[in-house]
Amino acid sequence: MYSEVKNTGSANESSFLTTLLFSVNDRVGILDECLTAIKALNISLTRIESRPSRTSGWDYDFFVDFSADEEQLSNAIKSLEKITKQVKVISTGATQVTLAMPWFPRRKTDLDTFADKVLEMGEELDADHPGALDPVYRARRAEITRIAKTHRHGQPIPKVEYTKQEIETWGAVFRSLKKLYSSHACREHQLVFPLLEKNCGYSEDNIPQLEEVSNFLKDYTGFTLRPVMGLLTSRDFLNGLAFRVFHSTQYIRHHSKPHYTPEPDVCHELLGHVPLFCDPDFADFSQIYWFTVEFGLCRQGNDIRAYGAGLLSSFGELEYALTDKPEKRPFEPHKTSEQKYIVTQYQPIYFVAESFKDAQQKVRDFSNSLERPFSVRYNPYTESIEVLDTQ
Ligand code: NLE
Ligand code: FE
Repeated sequence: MYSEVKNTGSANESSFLTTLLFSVNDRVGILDECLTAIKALNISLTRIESRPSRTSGWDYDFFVDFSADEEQLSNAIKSLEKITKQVKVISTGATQVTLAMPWFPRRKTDLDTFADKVLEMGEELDADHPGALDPVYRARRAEITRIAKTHRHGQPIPKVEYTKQEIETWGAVFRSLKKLYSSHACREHQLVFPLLEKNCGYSEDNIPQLEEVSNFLKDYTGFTLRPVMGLLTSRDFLNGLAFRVFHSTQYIRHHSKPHYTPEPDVCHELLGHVPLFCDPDFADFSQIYWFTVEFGLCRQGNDIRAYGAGLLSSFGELEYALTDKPEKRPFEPHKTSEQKYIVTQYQPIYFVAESFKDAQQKVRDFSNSLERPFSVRYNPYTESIEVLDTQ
């Protein structure tokens, strides 16, 4: 498989990146003839891919990418037309300069580069964080985040030996939330919670280990967890989700404020996110992240219930969210995606989905309406993302 588009061979200032499709009747040596014709024009290919023709029986379609100037391109089309059934320009016109599309990971190992690119409150706690002025807490966080810093794809996630105080904080959060879940959490969360208790060591006197939970999730919906030092940029975080990799913190909130913390911690990941990633419909949609995955509400029968992890891990905000105090609006991706939000307090506005299926369809329609100059495809065999042609 190919990877980055390179500046190669005959490419020069007047070169354009072009993707051609040509279809051939299958016979011995036909591909070789096509490639020879291209080679004769001093064109260097950066990708070649084949697929059985969608339109007729034993034919094959080939996709090729290369950089060429106008003359080379028109000669290539002429030469190929002589020996193939059809030639189609899928895209052309991107110069080497505009080729600089924003980087995104193509394979799972690329996620290794995110390890120490965290936003505020990674190692350095923000001033208004409840643990900011506690040197013991800060040192402990640094010790735990070292695991994330050195973790590489494919390695097991090292176990953290949590202290007595940490387990007590977890216990306080766990107990209070468990009481609220039956009346406040959506049914998908309630359904899977006992399974996590049974299989992954969820209990009030044990903080489950990411490795164990990750293996469980992998069997369930193909999601895996990967340790992270703190908040990633939305871009990196969502890029991880494209591989069904969920970045999870391993440290715990400050013991002085168990009911709410402004940032993710192990309670948030394990009690808020993990149960929902067990639901296949939910696992399939994770865009428009803030007002769904983090703070989403959904209608269930005559009730409104919480499915956002930021609610399911905060016993303060979970209670508040279902009262009349905050505003509730219907989930509409076009509007929801433009809504500004604050990250350090209870949310003033929540968006209510009709169901996961409905929200999933709305998000799908919304992403189809976004323009992207190329299409991508996930290759499950190599666990990598392939860039295809222009849409
Ligand atoms: N406020 C949440 C909690 O206390 O668990 C964490 C939110 C992280 C986005
Ligand atoms: Fe979160």
